[in-house]
Amino acid sequence: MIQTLENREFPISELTLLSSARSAGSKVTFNGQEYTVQEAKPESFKGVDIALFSAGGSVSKELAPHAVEHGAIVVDNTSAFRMDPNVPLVVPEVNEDDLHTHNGIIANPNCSTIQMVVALKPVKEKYGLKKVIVSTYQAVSGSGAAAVQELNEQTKAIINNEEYEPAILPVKSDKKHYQIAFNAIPQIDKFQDNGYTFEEMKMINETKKIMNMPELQVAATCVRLPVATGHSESLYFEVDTDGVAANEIKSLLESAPGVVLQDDPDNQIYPMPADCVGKNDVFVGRIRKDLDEDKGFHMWVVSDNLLKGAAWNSVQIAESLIKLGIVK
Ligand code: 2RA
Repeated sequence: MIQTLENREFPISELTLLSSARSAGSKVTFNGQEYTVQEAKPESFKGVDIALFSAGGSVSKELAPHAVEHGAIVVDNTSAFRMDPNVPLVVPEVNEDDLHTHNGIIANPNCSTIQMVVALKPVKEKYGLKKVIVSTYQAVSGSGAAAVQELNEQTKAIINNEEYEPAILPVKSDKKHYQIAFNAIPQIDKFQDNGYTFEEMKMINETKKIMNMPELQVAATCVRLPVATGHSESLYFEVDTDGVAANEIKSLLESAPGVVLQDDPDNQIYPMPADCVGKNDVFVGRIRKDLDEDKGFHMWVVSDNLLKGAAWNSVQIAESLIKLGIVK
């Protein structure tokens, strides 16, 4: 987030960096100036216009109301408030206007949801949308830096025929842990009573909220792959218009905000996570019509889960708050 603020030359007159007591005192350089990170306390938010939160749901639940009390607008990157009906859940390319309804807190959606709705919004606007079935191929960094370290060390250990006991994935706090190197794990976050994981339910519920389509049919299967950064998704969607051609979807997405079309099978052009790392866009390709369902289409969607899926979407919301005159 700090890097993204710097890259975007975000207009900041005063920057305050806050953390837990454990990390307080550490030094961070921003725009060539060194800052000392301070312990986050309820009173730390006095005089703050925009507070970007990304320290876990319990921290957000505890401190975001204090930040709001002190006059800040909170952009929260955790799942704490996402489904709260009083909190807008915003992807600027999709529902920027929802920012006007904020009550102090704005939620940043789940990474895998963000890239999907950026790609689907133009389709919904032009052809209507009835149904979405998504299978994800998610990167390990979605589970945190320690999980990426586990992937790296495990990969080396397996190549060297050494023992390595998995300790983090699929979910640190769940009962069992599995090898991620050279594997695919069909569990992201814990299972719910309905057989879906929490990550899958985030994709289902958040998509309906962001697109303002409670009636949209959505199903998700979320899978973790041994990729460090960059989530990929295979989408099947059904439009609400007869006779749409795949080329019409392609030209629509070619000019859609935040979307880059990479779709040229003859020249083997399609999005891949290794190419999208460090970029803010959502990359789409492999767009083709279903062979049986006239209104059905398939599409491959890739994005940097740490940027559009997290830091960039949060900073983009902050930019929108200024652009719309909500923060002056
Ligand atoms: C993941 N979506 O990839 C999560 C991160 N928020 O695990």
